[in-house]
Amino acid sequence: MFKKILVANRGEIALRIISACRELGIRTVAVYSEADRDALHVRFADEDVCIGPYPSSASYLNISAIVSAAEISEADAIHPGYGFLSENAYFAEILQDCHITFIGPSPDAIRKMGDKALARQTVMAAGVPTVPGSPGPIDSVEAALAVAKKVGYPVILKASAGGGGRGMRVGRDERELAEAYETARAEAEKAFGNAELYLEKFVEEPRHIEFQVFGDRHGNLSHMGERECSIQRRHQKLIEEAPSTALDDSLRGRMGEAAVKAARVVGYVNAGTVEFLLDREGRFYFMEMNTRLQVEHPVTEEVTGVDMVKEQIAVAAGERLSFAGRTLAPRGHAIEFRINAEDPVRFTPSPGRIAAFHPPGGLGVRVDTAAYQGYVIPPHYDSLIAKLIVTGRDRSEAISRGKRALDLFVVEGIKTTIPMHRRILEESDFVDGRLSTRFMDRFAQAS
Ligand code: MV4
Repeated sequence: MFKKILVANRGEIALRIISACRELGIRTVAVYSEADRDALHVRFADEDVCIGPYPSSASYLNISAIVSAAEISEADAIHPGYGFLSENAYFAEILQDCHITFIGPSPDAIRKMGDKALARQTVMAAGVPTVPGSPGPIDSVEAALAVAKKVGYPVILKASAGGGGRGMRVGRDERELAEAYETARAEAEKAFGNAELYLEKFVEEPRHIEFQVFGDRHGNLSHMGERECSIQRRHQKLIEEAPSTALDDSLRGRMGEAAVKAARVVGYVNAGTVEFLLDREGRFYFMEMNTRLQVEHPVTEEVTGVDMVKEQIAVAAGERLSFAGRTLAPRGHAIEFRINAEDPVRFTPSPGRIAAFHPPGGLGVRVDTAAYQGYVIPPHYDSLIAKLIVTGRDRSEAISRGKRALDLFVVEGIKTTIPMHRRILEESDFVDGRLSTRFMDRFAQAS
C-alpha cells in the first residue's frame, strides 16, 4: 500500500480524497495555487506545497510543478480528482516514467476514450449499441449529407476531441446540416485545436443514464449500477440520482453488461463511467466514457455502501476489487444536489465571502464541501461549493429528506442554487420521475 498520496486538486474533491487516505492510514500532500492559501484542503492535508499563481495553467494544470511537488515530498502516488489533469493521458504517462502511481486508468485507455469518434468505433466493434451514424470521423460535408440521408434527420455533429456537450451542432435538414458542418468544424478547431467531427442520429428528449464501472489489475471488471443525470442546464449537471426511475432489473442488467463490455475492450482499470442515452422507447446507446472519478460518485456510494475513493486507491496499489465477480444491486435511493455559488438569473458565478454557513445533517444526509463561514470563494475556479446527498429507503423518502435538508441549509453572503433545487422538488414531473434532458427548459427563468 502507498505511504503518501499527493492530491492534485482543490475544493470538496480534495477533501474527499484526503478523508479516504486518513481511513487507510496514508499520509497526504496538498498542492495549492496562490489563490487557495486559505483553502481547507491545505489545512487538512499532512503536508502542502504551493505550485504557482492562480491561473490553472500555472498551478493545477502545471505538470512539472506537480511532479516536482510529488518528488520533493516523496509521494508514491497521485490522485487527480476530477477536471484538471484527471483525463490527461500525457500526465498519466509522465507519472509512469517517474515511477509515481497515477490513481486512475492507463494512458492508453484514457487516450482511446478521450477521442470520442475512436471510442465510438472501438466499442461498436465490441458489440456495444451505439446511435446510428458515421462509423468513424467524417471528412467532408458530402460525407455528412450521405450518412444523414441513410440514418434520417435530425442528426447531430460532435467533435472527436469534445465531450460533455462541447462542440455539438444539430442539423434538422440538408441545408441546416451543411451550415452546421462548417460552424462545428471551425468551433472544434478553435476550442480543441482539432476540427475532426463525427455524426449521429439525434435522439429527441433522451435520458442521460451513466454506469459506474470498476476494474482491477487482475482482470476483474464489474459495474456498480447506474446514475440518472438528466437534470442538467447547459451541459452542467444539477441533480443526479441512483437508481434511475427508468430502469428495471432486466434493463439494468443489459445496460450494465454493455458498460462492462465497453470498458473491457480498452483494458480498463480503476473507476470509470460509461454514458448512455436512453430513448423514449427504452433503447439505449453508448455515448462516451469518462475515465475519471465523477462529481456525482457519492450517489453510487450511498446505494452500494462502497467507498469508491478507497477502492480506487486499493486497486491502484495492485489489490483486488473488493466486489470482484459481483455486480452490486442498489439498496435504497440517493439524490445529489449540486450547490453552486451562482447568480440565479444569469447563471454567472457569484464569488465572495460566505457570511454564514450552516450545512444540514442527520440520518441520510451527507454534505461534501470545502466551504466554511468566513471563506472567500475565489473567482477563478468552478462555482460548486457543496454537494448535498440525501439517501432514503425509497425515492419518496429521499425527496422528503432533500426538501428538509435544503430548507435547513443556510448559506449567506453569496447567491446559490439552493432555491432552484427547492423548486425542482415541487415539480410533479420530478416527483413522479418523468425526467429527460429537456426537463430544465421550463426553468429558463429559474430563481
Ligand atoms: C446526443 C443527444 C441526442 N442525440 N447525441 C450532450 C452531452 C454529450 N455527452 C452528448 N450530448 C447529447 N448527445 C445524440 N445522438 C443529446 C445530447 C444532449 C444531452 C445529453 C445528456 C444530457 C443533457 C443533454 C442536453 C442536450 C443534449
